[in-house]
Amino acid sequence: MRFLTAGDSHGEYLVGIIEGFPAGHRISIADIRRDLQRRRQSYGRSARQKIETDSVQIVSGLWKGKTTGAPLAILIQNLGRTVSGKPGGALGTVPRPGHADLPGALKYGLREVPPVSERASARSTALRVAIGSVAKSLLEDFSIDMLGHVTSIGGIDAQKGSRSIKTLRRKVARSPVYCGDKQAADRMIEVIREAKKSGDSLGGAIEVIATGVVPGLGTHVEWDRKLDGRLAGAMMSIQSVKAVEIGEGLECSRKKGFESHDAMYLDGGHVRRDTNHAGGIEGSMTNGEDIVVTLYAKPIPTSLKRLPSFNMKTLKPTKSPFVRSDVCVLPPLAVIAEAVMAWELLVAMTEKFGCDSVDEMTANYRSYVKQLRKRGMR
Ligand code: EPS
Repeated sequence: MRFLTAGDSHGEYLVGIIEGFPAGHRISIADIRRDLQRRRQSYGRSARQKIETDSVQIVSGLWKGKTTGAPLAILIQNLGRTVSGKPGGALGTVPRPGHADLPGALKYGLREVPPVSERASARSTALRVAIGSVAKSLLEDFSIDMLGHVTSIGGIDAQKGSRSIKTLRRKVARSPVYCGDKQAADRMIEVIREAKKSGDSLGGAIEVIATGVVPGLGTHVEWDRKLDGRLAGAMMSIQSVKAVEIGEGLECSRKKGFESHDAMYLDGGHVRRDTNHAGGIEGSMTNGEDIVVTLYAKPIPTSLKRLPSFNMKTLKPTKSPFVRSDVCVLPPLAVIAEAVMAWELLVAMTEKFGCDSVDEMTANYRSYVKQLRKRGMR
């Protein structure tokens, strides 16, 4: 199973094609819309989000509302087609430090910034959310649930609270910055407001949790099939993400081995653990515990505080251009990372249980779960 995307930030459409999705799954456009709306509506976004509605269509690969095994083609129309009245924005020939502008122009022999920035733009994450939403809906049939939430913005950290997805989801839904800690969220809103006033942008961290995942997805046997490597690579590919942590990777790097690993014991014939430092992944495979991944994002590089740069045409020094921009993308990042997690887990599920049809997948899944139960799992 794989997907490809096309589309520019201010072009007509974002286009996605999913190939190899199992046949027989009913797709709900309403669910995809809900996720797109979560991505669009949060505190700290640019005025662009008032322009977009992210209306989504699936234009092929369905028969009577269900997948057929044929490629699924997804379209999202862009309504914001210009910035400052110019297609592709007012960027011209001055690259923004921290953006794809300079390396992209050099690599492709381009003389202007927009042909690079239009494609590098995080606008394309709308499509990744739509694709992830389709993946998430199939994972639900296998009792897998997931949630992304904000844990830090601009140096304000949320207190570690309940990791129960149900509890967190309720709290996050009430928070304009998708953070489960109300006190921290109020401070985050304040720092975003201050950053906006001073023309700056903010980074932070989000955590994604997936629950209900069977042990044995991914593998230890070859480097490019390792699930932690794939998850980290996919998460790193999201715009602005600069570090990815699985479980308590950072904290464990400072601890001793005895404190870092998750002891197992038997309770009435069932394997149990009281801790999850590993974040649900051991030996590059799922181990049956919740999967926990943290993403760290830099502040986005477009801001009113213009950084020193140069004009590619005249080779004269100047300041980086300002175009309409987000102040903080951490809340939408929580939704995007959730979608990315869904995609990677679904790929791993289809590798283990087959991807021609949902019926085949379900039969293989059930037989595996039966074996797991005999061995004290779940
Ligand atoms: C982005 C710049 C902004 C963001 C955009 C990503 O767009 P504009 O230049 O039109 O104001 O709003 O993100 C989205 C449109 C979106 O839907 O996420 C960039 O340069 O990456």
